[in-house]
Amino acid sequence: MTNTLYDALFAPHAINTATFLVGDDGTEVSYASFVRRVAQLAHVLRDAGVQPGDRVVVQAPKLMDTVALYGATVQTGAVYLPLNTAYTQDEVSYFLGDAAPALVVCDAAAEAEVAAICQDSTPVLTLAQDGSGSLSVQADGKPTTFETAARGPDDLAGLLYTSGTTGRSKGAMMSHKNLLSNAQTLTELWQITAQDRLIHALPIFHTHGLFVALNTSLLAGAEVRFMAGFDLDKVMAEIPASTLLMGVPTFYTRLLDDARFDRDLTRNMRLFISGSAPLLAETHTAFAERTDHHILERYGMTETNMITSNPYDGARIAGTVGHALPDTEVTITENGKPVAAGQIGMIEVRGNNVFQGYWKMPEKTAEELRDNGFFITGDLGVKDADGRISIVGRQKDLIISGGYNIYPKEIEDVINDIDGVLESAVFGVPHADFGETVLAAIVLEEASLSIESIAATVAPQLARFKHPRQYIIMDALPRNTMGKVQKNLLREIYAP
Ligand code: MLC
Ligand code: AMP
Repeated sequence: MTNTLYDALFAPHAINTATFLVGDDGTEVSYASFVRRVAQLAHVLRDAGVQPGDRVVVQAPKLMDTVALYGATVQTGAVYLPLNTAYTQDEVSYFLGDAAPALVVCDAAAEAEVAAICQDSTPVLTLAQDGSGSLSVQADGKPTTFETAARGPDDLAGLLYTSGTTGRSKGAMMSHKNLLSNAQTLTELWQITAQDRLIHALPIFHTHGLFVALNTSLLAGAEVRFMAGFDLDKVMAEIPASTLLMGVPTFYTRLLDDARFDRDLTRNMRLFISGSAPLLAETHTAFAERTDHHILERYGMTETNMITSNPYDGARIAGTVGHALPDTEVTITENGKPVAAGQIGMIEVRGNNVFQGYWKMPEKTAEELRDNGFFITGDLGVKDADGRISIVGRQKDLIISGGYNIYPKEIEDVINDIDGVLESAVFGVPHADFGETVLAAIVLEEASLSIESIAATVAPQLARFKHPRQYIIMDALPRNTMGKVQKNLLREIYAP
């Protein structure tokens, strides 16, 4: 039986005694014992009724068992659907309704809430912050081998929800081939090997921390210093014994803000990689001046995995995201037609990395994925004569805060639904730590409605990182002659 992703990422490690994960408490898990744990969890999934093609929803803490659960989902032939741990019950409810999973694994602390959403129709297992919970209890006694389900390159391995400019989140269907091809390309390009030690401080419910960081490590057999989150002191402490860091720009600005971060501390590091949000050229330059390391900036998206990368050997140019990855085509278009080098246009991408479409949304898929295979990213860019790409803006109305994508429309919908609100405009302004932060301009129908009560209504509906950090009451929203709200003007007026 072949299983494209399992055979490449997990099976080869069955007798690999090298260390895979090292936790915050110093616990080390070898590759071989990890593969055995994957098998035990695969038995739990199968016993819960999970069949090939079924979705397994995971909203759980960042633990070694959570990584093994990803492997187990692949081994049973099911589809891994990770959810941000910050999502509220309202948000989770939508994902469960849309994806109709065969199993939900949640934090033990959220069991009652999740069970209420599932209403007995979907089994729920738990994984607590300390590693306890029904998932691990059931796994502990299970056999350490599992007959891997057959899955081919075009079968689905992941379903990752990404918010949309039209409000509702869309599930991006990722095939075995999509994930494996990109991991192979990146591992080769960034020269990741079994000699590497990666500092892993990203969440594992998004493409960056899950697929970019973990799939490349699994493919190369690298050691992963697996951290619960980005803790500046802990990251600093690990740098001398590590070779690789993958992060969002906030990681790098926080490191630079600390005087202990210098050339000497980073002398053993091989590569610092940044992505998920724009890295300011000044951050790249300050980093190089302080450490002699040129951060390698790459560009990607949930729907496409990674698209471009600055070179490993060769100039990494601040403010650019490098060249299209090998086997990936990037074209810049205007009205669907390629433009000349140096002209700004829509970034479109085609290749084995590009997803299979949006789950149960054929119309949305047709709007963004052309018949010829090109995916319309919504990012505006320019390609120079050497094929080097720079992102110059976004056509989609999107705020990226600390690497998390926040779609204004989703927040505006919640605010506009409040009795006494006439309309709202949610926009991003620059923020020293998160790159951008969220503000909301509101026009009231009822003057007595307070900002506190608006914020209190928004809070239970949206994850904390999406909450506007400031509400501004206006008499009217600024509009152009076409009647369109001028968010650029709002951004200018309210920039810090
Ligand atoms: C946390 N908070 C945020 C936030 N992260 N607010 C806005 N934006 C964020 N990104 C809020 C919390 O709700 C909390 O609010 C307060 O900040 C402190 O929380 P924290 O957990 O202590 O924050 P911290 O650990 O410092 O986290 C910041 C961060 C984290 C930048 C390290 O957000 C992070 O790891 N971001 C990475 C996101 C990521 O992986 N993106 C990849 C997407 S994939 P309060 O008020 O309650 O205290 C993708 C494709 C690609 O984009 O190309 O990679
Ligand atoms: P997501 O939908 O969460 O996968 O986020 C993808 C979006 O993040 C892209 O469409 C870009 O707008 C943005 N992004 C990712 N990497 C970069 C980068 N290096 N520079 C600028 N924007 C980026």
